[in-house]
Amino acid sequence: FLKSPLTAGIVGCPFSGGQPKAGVDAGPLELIESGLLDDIKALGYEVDFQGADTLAHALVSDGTADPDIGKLKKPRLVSKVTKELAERVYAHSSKGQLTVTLGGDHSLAMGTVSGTFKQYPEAALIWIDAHADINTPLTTPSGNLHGCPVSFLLGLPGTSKEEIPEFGWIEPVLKPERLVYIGLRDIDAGERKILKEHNIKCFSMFHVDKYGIGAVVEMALDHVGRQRPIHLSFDVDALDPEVAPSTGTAVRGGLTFREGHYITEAIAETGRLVSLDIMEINPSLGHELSVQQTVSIGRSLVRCALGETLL
Ligand code: 6HN
Ligand code: MN
Ligand code: MN
Ligand code: MN
Repeated sequence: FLKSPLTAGIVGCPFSGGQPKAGVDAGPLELIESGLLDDIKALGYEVDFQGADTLAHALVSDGTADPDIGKLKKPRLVSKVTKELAERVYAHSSKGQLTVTLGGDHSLAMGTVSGTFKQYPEAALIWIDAHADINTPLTTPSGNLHGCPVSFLLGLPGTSKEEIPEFGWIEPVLKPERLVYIGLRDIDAGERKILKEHNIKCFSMFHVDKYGIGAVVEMALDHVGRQRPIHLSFDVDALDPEVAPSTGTAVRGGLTFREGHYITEAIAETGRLVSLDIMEINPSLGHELSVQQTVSIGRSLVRCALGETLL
């Protein structure tokens, strides 16, 4: 799917509006400053990068009021930013680039997945997370939109243009059978019901322990279909908090350092990765060492997804 010379289109999206904790907007710059672009060039890619604040003008409120819609917090801001992000991702994808989006909170996936699927309507979505992020405007207990992107992409009840015109630009591009989760361990009651009703394939930490990460990734790829382009959305809170502590909604009992990297390596091995998200690194949480450790893992996940360890 990708054109040569192989080019990585890097999108920096310093955004925190999908959740309440400040600092996650500093994730992209930290990743860039730690040397990520040189890493990517060293792997033989050309890099197309417009700046860590590519979306700067979209990222802040334009001053218009943004009252809650039902339970949803900052709905207009999240919609505006993710809409523009979708256009950015599509611009890279449509040039045959491998798009790498650096978050920012996970509400951004409304934009990244929309942009990728516009170019690759047959793509599969692999979602690595402690959480399912599939709450709807009707089920969300928190009102934080980083817990909701998947429901909008699937077009679940409560997300339609008629029900919430503010998000009317999002097309329900995703089919439940093209979605697979790995790493789940903190699911809300409403989410559990949705996952069951739509028969969505979930590999929780139980399955990782039971089968091992190698078998889990094989089953995940078999489930979505081996020939499809892949969008990999990686929330660093999928990793155990001892491995990636600087993130806003840490949950104990997560993926080990190797399990996390193995996922990105196995997806690199398919040769079908077209879009990668690295989300929810928050450099303002935890001590300096925790932050360094988390940023450094974000960086090595990108490298592995781009093929570093396939010799
Ligand atoms: N994330 N299920 C919780 C909620 O507020 O809806 C947590 C969501 C976390 C989202 O980590 O990207
Ligand atoms: Mn998430
Ligand atoms: Mn999460
Ligand atoms: Mn929860």
